[in-house]
Amino acid sequence: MRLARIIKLIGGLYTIQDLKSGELLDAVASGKLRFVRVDEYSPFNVSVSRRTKKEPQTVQISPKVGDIVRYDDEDDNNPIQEVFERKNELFRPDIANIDQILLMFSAVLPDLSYILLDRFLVIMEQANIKPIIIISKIDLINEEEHNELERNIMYYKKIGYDVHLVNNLDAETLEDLEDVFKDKVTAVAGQTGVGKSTLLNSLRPDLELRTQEPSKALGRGKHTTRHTELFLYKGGLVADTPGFSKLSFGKITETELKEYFIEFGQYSLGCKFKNRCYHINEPDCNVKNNDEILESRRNNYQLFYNEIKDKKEIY
Ligand SMILES: Nc1nc2c(ncn2[C@@H]2O[C@H](COP(=O)(O)OP(=O)(O)OP(=O)(O)O)[C@@H](O)[C@H]2O)c(=O)[nH]1
Ligand SMILES: [Mg+2]
Repeated sequence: MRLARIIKLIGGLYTIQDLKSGELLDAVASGKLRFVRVDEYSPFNVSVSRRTKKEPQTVQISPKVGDIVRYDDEDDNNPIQEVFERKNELFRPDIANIDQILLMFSAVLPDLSYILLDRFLVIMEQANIKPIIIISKIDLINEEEHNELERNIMYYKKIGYDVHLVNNLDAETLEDLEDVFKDKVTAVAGQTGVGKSTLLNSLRPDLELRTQEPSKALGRGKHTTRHTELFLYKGGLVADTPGFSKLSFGKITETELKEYFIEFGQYSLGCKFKNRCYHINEPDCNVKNNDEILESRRNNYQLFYNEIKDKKEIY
């Protein structure tokens, strides 16, 4: 029995890296793994509905990229027999046990969406994974657009996020980023076409990852990267992941949402109902109309609050 980390999964076939020897091996999921009874507190009890989450249940554990596993090296198929508890887990991208995530958005092609950015930040705050914001394709915008971008991005920096503006095709603009990866397990995530694979190719040219052909790069092309895979980089690991077009909130409740807009807390001291203010219909709210908070953040908060609340009422 030996321990390994899953670094790739394609069509039910796993590639694992033995933790001791560093050797890469093909592996399969053992039949024994398939059904496990988990209690309320198990990280594998991740049923999307909040009601069922409370009950112990029998679930199918599918090992995923990033999992630390025990496998049987005496069997030629290297069957994975146990998946160790995950320190964190995401579904989009489908990965476990990361230290941080690079959230990539392009300035254009596709246009930067602040709704998607705030949505992504909420999901990472809830999963307790450190987000690092990357804005790519800044070589494709003019000075005026650049100034507007800087103004908005300054706000995200001010509230405590790490933000980098890059041209993925120009290694010089990536120099500041290199230290970010040192000794960490990092996933690169974002909409399709923003340049995730291009960034990794610039950092590690030997990877030769497939990227979207420039002639098709109209901003809404189809997915080029089809699976999540971890690569060695700067003493750590970095994952290229498939892009997506939609993201849902999973288990987040509307009452906890305000905690994931990390700057709201300090302002709520000025609300009539202090920490019990949800910044929706309460009188004397110091968040809802506060000019110090970026307007799009305040609007997105309301939008998400209603989205989550409406969804709950269906159950
Ligand atoms: N000008 C410019 N083009 C870029 C930049 N980053 C990526 N591109 C181009 O954008 C297109 C999409 O890049 P990809 O790396 O394939 O995008 P991706 O995020 O990996 O997309 P999926 O794998 O589909 O999720 C390619 O044609 C890249 O050459 C950038 O910073 N500047
Ligand atoms: Mg890609």
